[in-house]
Amino acid sequence: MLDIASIAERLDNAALNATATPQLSEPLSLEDAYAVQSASMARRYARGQRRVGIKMGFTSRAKMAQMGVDEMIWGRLTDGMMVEDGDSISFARYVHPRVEPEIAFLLKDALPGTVTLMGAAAALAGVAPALEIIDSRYENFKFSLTDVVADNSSSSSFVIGPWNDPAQSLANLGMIMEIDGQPRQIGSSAAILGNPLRSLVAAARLAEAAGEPLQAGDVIMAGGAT
Ligand code: 0L1
Ligand code: MG
Repeated sequence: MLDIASIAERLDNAALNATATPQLSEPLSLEDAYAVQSASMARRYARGQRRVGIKMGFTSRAKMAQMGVDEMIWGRLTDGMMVEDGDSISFARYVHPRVEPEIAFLLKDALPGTVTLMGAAAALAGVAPALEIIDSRYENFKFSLTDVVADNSSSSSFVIGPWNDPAQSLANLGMIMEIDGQPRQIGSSAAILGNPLRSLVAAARLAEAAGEPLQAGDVIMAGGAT
């Protein structure tokens, strides 16, 4: 029988100790993988961390096609994963981190599972440039779809830039990620499903289906834009 708790403990320990773990050998369904994610995050909550929102992954058609899936994946964000804008981080905290330029949404209202693009836009308190630090806990950053879902969709840390008024068109915002002043990645918010609000609509649907509907004050990382 599948031991969800022990797989969750293995992944939680790998994240806690920043030590890579082999890919899962157990045959997980997608539902099992989300159960492992939930159990693994419950261990963080038991250590005092608080859920502050969710992250969306595989939000571009190209990435979905690459992974052979037709659905986005998601993971939970906690206050312990938040890094203040301008702060420093230690590589010792991560296994093999990578960074993705993203867009973050802040909700002023709860979002039910079925919501239109207009409804999602009306629930926003702010929109901000953001960075997601993904850090697969699997050796060599190699995983299957169910492996990565079990591993909180590789989410590790996130940084939110200044909040902006969401009453603007978000469908084609230019995005440049610089390292030491040098542009390294250039893209558009249109890479996120043509409009990052679509990712928010999907986040509302998936969060409600998991029994954890989006709440006022939640942060949603909309997915990679480059
Ligand atoms: O878009 C994402 O945040 C993808 C996360 C999972 C896949 C990966 O680790 O590359
Ligand atoms: Mg991401």
